[in-house]
Amino acid sequence: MKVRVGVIGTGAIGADHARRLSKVLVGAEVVALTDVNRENAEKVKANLGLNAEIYGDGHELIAAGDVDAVLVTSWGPTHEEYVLAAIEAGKYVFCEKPLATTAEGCRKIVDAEIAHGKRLVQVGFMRPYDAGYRLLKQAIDDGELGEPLMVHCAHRNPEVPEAYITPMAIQDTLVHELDVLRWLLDDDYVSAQVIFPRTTKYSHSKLADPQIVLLETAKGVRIDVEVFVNCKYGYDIQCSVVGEEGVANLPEPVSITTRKEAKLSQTLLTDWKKRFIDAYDVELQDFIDGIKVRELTGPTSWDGFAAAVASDACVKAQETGQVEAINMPPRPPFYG
Ligand code: NAI
Ligand code: NAD
Ligand code: ISE
Repeated sequence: MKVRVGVIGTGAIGADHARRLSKVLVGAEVVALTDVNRENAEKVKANLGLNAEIYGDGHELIAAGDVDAVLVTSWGPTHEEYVLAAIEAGKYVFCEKPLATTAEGCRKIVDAEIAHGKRLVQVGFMRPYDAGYRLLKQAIDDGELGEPLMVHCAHRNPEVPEAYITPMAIQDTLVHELDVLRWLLDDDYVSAQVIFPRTTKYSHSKLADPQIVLLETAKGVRIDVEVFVNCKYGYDIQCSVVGEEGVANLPEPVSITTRKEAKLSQTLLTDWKKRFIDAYDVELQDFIDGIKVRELTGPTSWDGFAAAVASDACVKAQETGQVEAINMPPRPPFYG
């Protein structure tokens, strides 16, 4: 039996996830769609040739009797409401990052899930499913580098629209590093500071770009992340772990090397959809497989909450210019 999935929010990533569920992965079918802009849902239905019902809103979709699981891929501020509604209905829910826009909102989801008594939520943090990050983790866990001491990262997008403002560098973009580095190092953050270098002329009036985020973990690892979302040249994700006995770098995406006109070159990606395309496939297949055996194993509501606690502190650090404490409460036994 296929898992019957309803998608709330059929924009860039909602459409892409609907495509992978219906054309690439096994064990799922998309039976329901909704979008505040109904045309978006109609377009996805037509483009993918889906036999899916289009609902008036997310709550109607969640309540539908033939929807077994829900994908929340609408705008960030709408996530909390739909995830809580799915838990209330006892349905499995895959929620794109952020789980909620504040730590308080994530905590409500954690509490609702614990009260329900069984894991229903997976958060769309796909980097722990990426083959390159998995190799890095293996090297750290096997002790190949000695103890990790420092991590240098860069998260660069070619450009962002005017609606993308200063705090979104943290909430929308850095949030991926906040999740994956915590997983990579098996550690929690204790403080954050944000430094603003000279702003690029390609930025907008409400966006300070680039930014450098400095994090410290409970084990004393120091992390610097450059977030630069109008870097122009490509979509570029860098991660370099410096240990006591060596350095390990995140592999570059596969690309041919060309020798032509006295130049040696490789093409860089420009679209986030392609950079982690395999990881998106694996994370969603894992969600579907987990539903079949009634046990989700991917990123949890607690991971969503942890990223939000750190994200809130980083936004505060943007505003104060100071080093801000990150106070992470102990993990409830429910999350292992
Ligand atoms: P988008 O703007 O392309 O799509 C969002 C869609 O949701 C739009 O079609 C919009 O009309 C719809 N929508 C908004 N509110 C809604 C509501 N209340 N009910 C139904 N539909 C609603 O945005 P995009 O880029 O697809 O991002 C969606 C989410 O996915 C965001 O949370 C974003 O952070 C996350 N995302 C995650 C990525 C990742 O790498 N994991 C990459 C890109 C986005
Ligand atoms: P988008 O704007 O392309 O799509 C959002 C869609 O949601 C739009 O079609 C919009 O009409 C719809 N929508 C908004 N509110 C809605 C609501 N209440 N009910 C139904 N539909 C609603 O945005 P996007 O780039 O697809 O991003 C969507 C989410 O995915 C965001 O949370 C974003 O952070 C996340 N995202 C994650 C990744 C990733 O790498 N994991 C990448 C991109 C986006
Ligand atoms: C977007 O929402 C994503 O999640 C992408 O992975 C990230 O690179 C980008 O900066 C975000 O806006």
